[in-house]
Amino acid sequence: MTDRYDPYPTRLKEYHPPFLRRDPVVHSRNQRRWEGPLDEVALSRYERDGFLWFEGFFSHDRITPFLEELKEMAQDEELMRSEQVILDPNSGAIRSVFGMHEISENFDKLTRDLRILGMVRQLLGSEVYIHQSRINDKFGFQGSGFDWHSDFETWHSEDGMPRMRAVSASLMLTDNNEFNGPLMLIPGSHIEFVPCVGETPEMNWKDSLKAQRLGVPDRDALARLADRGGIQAPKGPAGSLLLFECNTLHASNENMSPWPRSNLFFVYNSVDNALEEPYAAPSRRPEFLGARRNVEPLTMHDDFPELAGQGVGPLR
Ligand code: 6CS
Ligand code: FE
Repeated sequence: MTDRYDPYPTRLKEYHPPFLRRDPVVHSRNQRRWEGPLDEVALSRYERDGFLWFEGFFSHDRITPFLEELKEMAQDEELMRSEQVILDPNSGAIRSVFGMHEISENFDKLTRDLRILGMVRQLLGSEVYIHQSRINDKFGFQGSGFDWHSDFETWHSEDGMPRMRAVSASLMLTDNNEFNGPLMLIPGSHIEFVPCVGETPEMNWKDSLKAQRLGVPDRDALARLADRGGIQAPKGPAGSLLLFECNTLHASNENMSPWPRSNLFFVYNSVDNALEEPYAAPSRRPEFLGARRNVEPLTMHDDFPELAGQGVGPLR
């Protein structure tokens, strides 16, 4: 596919300077159809920073069943042997389990929570589907970190995601504090696309999910964007929720504390931004990394329909 227009060239043979993104951040501006629960303050904060943080979004008792289910999954030898389970390159413990929303009904319902789905449709200005879901585990004293990157840079080059019209939701299943490797983000970094040098080899994901070497922005760009926007590491109790734009630069340190850090990630893509062929990779990645079949628009799920309209929205 040499003649296709590529709005975000990356994985290049030689350096190309960063440039302003070619897509809006909030895609529903002036479209009443996609009004949602976010007010103008939240929308402008998302446009400015590239993420929104909701401390204590879910109550603790809403999170516990997920952790119970994860313990059961870890006993599932067949699942643990599958290629959608990535082991930590240093300790051999579980680092990521992909395709969570297809493994578990509980996780699937969470991706359709009416408050989250309402916000995401508002941000993307369309119906949405799950591009990718995963649990990232960092056990105490050993969980490895993740180098600085833009998720969109990978999803564009290796999964063929055409435009910046996706949002990641990250639900903290354990407390995230300054010691157990919380996600770090560079506010405002989503505004620029940082092309990366280095061509994508065949089956790159076999290595990149253990330690990302390609698609890592150059240090000058990282330093300039961090000097301009700083670095933030949202911290809070299990049940807190982070929404971050697909091009917001993020990373996390290894977990040197005795406390685990488990976060669930589910990525919403606009139904108008469906995957094409990879823009900078020799072949497609597996379905559990970039959905091409299970892409029906998500329908809302309400855990407490009996309370609908009674204005007594329970602690969820
Ligand atoms: O390659 C991917 O899709 C994954 N890699 C990282 C480091 N973040 C996004 C995603 O889980
Ligand atoms: Fe990432």
